[in-house]
Amino acid sequence: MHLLRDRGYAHPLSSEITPRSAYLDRRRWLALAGAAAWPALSTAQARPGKLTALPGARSAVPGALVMDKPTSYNDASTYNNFYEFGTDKSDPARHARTLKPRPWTVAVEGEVKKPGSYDLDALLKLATQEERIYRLRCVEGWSMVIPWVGYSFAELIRRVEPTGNAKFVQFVTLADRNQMPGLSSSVLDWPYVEGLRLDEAMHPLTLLAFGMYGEVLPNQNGAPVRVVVPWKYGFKSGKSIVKIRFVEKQPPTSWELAAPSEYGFYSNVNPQVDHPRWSQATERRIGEDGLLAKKRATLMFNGYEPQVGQLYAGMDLRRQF
Ligand SMILES: Nc1nc2c(c(=O)[nH]1)N[C@H]1C(S)=C(S)[C@@H](COP(=O)(O)O)O[C@H]1N2
Ligand SMILES: [Mo]
Repeated sequence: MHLLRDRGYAHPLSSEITPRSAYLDRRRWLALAGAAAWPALSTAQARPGKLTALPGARSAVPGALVMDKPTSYNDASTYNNFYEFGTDKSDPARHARTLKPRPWTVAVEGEVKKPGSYDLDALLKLATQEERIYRLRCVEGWSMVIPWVGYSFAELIRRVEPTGNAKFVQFVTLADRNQMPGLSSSVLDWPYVEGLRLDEAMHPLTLLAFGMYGEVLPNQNGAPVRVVVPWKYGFKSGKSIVKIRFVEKQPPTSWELAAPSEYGFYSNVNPQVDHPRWSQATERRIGEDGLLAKKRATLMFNGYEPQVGQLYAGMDLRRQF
C-alpha cells in the first residue's frame, strides 16, 4: 500500500474491502516496481489534495474494476486531450484553471418525456456514486487506467424516460471563449459533440463521471461532469458536458465531422481495424515508458468484449468503425 500511495493514489476503501484478486495484483505491481521498471516511481508527484473528496464504494457492475495497475494521478492529470485548452498534451493542465465548474447546469432535451435542466448538485445526488477502474485507450495509441467516480449514465436515462423515437444520445460540451482559450483555434468545430446509440448509452459500463482517484474531477479531466465509455476510443468520452440530447437520427460527432475517413461514429477499440495512418494493434501504457517497457497488445473492445460484444452482433466492424 505504501508504494501505491507514493505513486499518487490511495484507494479510498482499500483497507476495508480489497478483494483477493486486487491483492494478488498489487503483489505483482510491487514485484515489478522492485525491478525498477518504472522510472516514474521516483519522480511521481503527490496528488494535489486540494480538491473535494468524492468517495464511492467499489462498483459491482461486471467489468467495472479492471485489475491493471492504475496510472499515477500525476500522469492522468497532466497528459490530457482537451482541445478547448490547446492541442498539446500539457496544455489542459496548464490552461484549464480558467474553467469554472460551478455553478453548472446540464440540459436534457429532445425525445424524452421528462426534459429538464439539472444543476450540478442535483446531478451529483441523482444516484449513488461508485468507483470504477477503467482502461482508457486513446486513438493515438496510448492508454491509461483511471479510477473514476460516478454512476451509470443509465440512471439518468431511466429518470428522463426516453420516448419511442429516441434512438441515439448526443453529448454537447461547453464552448465558452471566456473560459477556454483553445476555442480561438479552428482545429475542431465547437462545441465538441459526441454521441452514442441508445443501447450503448444504456449499457451499465457507460459512466457519468464526476470524480477520479476519490476526488472531484480536476478541470483538465472534464470537470464537473463527463462521460466515460471504456470500450471506445477516448475521444468518445466528452468532457465538461452541458447538454444531453435524445434524438432519432445518428448525431454528428466532432471527430467524424473533422475527418470522416479517419474517425467513425462507433469508434470501438479494435486492434484489427487500423487507423488509415497507423496501426491500432498495440498501445503504450502511460507511465510504463521506461527502457524495459514493452508495448501492450490492444484488446478487442479495449478488453470489455465479454460485457459489450453483444451490442455489435451482426455488424461489420470494418465498415462501421
Ligand atoms: N470536450 C472534450 N472532450 C474530450 C476531448 C476534447 O478535446 N474535448 N478529448 C477526448 C480525448 S481524444 C481523450 S483521449 C479523452 C482524454 O481524457 P482524459 O484527459 O481524462 O484522460 O478525452 C476526450 N474528451
Ligand atoms: Mo484520444
